[in-house]
Amino acid sequence: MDNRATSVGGAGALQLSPMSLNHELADIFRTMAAVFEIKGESIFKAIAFSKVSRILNDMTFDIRKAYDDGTLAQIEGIGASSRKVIEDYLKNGRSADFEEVSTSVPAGLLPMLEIPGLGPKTIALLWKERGVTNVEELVKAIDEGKLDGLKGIGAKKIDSIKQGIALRAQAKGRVGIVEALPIGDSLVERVRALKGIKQAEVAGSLRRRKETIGDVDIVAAIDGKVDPSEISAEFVKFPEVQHILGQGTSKASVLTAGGLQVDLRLVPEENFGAALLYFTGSKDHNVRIRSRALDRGMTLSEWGLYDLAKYEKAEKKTAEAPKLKPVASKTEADIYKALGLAYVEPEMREDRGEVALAEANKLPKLITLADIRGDLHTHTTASDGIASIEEMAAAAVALGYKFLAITDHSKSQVIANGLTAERLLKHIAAIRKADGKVKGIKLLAGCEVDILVDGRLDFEEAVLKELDIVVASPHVSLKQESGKATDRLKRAIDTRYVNIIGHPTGRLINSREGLPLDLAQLFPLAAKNGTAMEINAGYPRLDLNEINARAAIEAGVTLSINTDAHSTVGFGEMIYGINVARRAGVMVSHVLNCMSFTDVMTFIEKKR
Ligand code: DGT
Ligand code: CA
Ligand code: CA
Ligand code: ZN
Repeated sequence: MDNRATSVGGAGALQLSPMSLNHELADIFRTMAAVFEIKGESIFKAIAFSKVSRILNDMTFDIRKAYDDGTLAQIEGIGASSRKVIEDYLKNGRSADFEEVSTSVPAGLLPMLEIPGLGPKTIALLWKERGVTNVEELVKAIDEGKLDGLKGIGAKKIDSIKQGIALRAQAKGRVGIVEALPIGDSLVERVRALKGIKQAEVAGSLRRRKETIGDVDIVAAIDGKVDPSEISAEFVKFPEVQHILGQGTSKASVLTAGGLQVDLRLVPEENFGAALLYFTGSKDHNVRIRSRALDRGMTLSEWGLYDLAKYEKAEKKTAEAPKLKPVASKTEADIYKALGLAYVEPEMREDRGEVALAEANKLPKLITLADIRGDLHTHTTASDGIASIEEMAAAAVALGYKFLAITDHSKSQVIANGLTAERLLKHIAAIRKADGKVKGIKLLAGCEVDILVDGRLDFEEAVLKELDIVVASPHVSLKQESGKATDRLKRAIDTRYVNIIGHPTGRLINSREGLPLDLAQLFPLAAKNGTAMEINAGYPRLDLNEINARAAIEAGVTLSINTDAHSTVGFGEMIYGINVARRAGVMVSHVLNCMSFTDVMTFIEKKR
């Protein structure tokens, strides 16, 4: 499901975090599974390795610990041949088995796996039938019409491959927030710990919590007595740093192992707020408040807010604060205040009307992670999750949640082990039984029911009415034209037992556009009949996105922010949904799973 590179970097050269080892190994297993699938042999091994990959990705502990403790053999789902790969890799930093498998096909086929929409089966076909062994040859084959007439690859498929190649090229250079945020946070922690640093914060798009990040910006305030070039020198020695781009007295730029650029800016403490404001952006927000400063006879720069007339006369040198006392510069709050504005949260600094709201003191009180009282879209081992109902419930209790909906897949989702009606009814009973046992949380028996291509649901109403809550989601046929797609969702929204539309467009960041819905038609309908729209917090979904989520609340729609967790670790993604919501201006009152359990039930009952 995720689109991380399948290539494997220099054996554990850099430890981004203890868990990155698990992810490195997960990539190795995913690659091996894909190679077996491409070769069309050892399908059972392919299935086993892809399961191991998933287990490693979702594991809550460091695999090295299990290895050191000698408990590797006890991990369910990791068989002897997988164990050998893991042991080799941990001991020697490489796996001979992996090298043997990955070199058994042309090397250029593996990067083809990174192209959205291009799976092992198609790659096998392109290779065996048309001799395509790398991305460049694929592009050429398409351009020259060499794929025309290839069985199983129609014009539509070729189009989608072309789109995938374009998306991959476009995505290069911008990384998902899930990748950038942990790196940014850990670097800031290290910077704060350096001698001579007074404060440090992440800035730029990462502080604004955009869904993808071009580069990471960090702003740090230094003690006037220390030499900033010493701090730069310490910074470029951090273990995350792979390559130094530049290193000076006020700035250092580096690349991490994953190719992510990080810019550190060092400023005097006196100017910290102004620098943080400037480097947080967005550029458009900065332009807006700078022009406001000018309107009020002041000028705003990365050094501070100054009286314009005095500023023009003052002595100025590049890379130094101008020699005059600022109106405000120490904190962002001081600067906003001096401009006659309420403090604007970083997530809202996009020049989408927030400055006018700040002037009128009408900024929304944005939702926070602590406001979430439960998760209404989660999976268990009954379909494609890896934790039991009880394990998911215990993890939710630990988060302080008051309710949890278990919503496994419906029968159309064959690959995800979707439930037949008969299995669903048994699962409902199991959820009710578990609910009777666990304390402190209410479990809802739910289902994530597929919205079929014409808007009918995967189960009849007679089955749906047995459930406490229904999430209806589109999973297939995501390339419909707008009219059809909109009618499809309209029908689902109109269905009596549907309470939440899960990941409404089906988009995947950097890899799939999703349904071209006319949301201006759908939102008023959803608002009227009491159907919530999801912000799916899982990356790369984040669907609804910030723009659509904002349009939803403006139309009076109730949102639901859910993780779609397939493991207990998956609950941790809630914060990414909160980030989207905050960028959309969402408040507690807009969100179903910020309500009390009683109010959630009232919301559901009302539609029935
Ligand atoms: P990114 O890195 O592409 O995801 O987006 P940002 O917003 O982090 O952009 P970046 O890293 O180029 O610059 C960080 C902030 O610095 C940006 O949000 C605003 C400020 N900034 C950079 N260049 C300019 C500029 O030319 N004019 C203005 N007003 N602000 C700038
Ligand atoms: Ca940036
Ligand atoms: Ca930057
Ligand atoms: Zn789901």
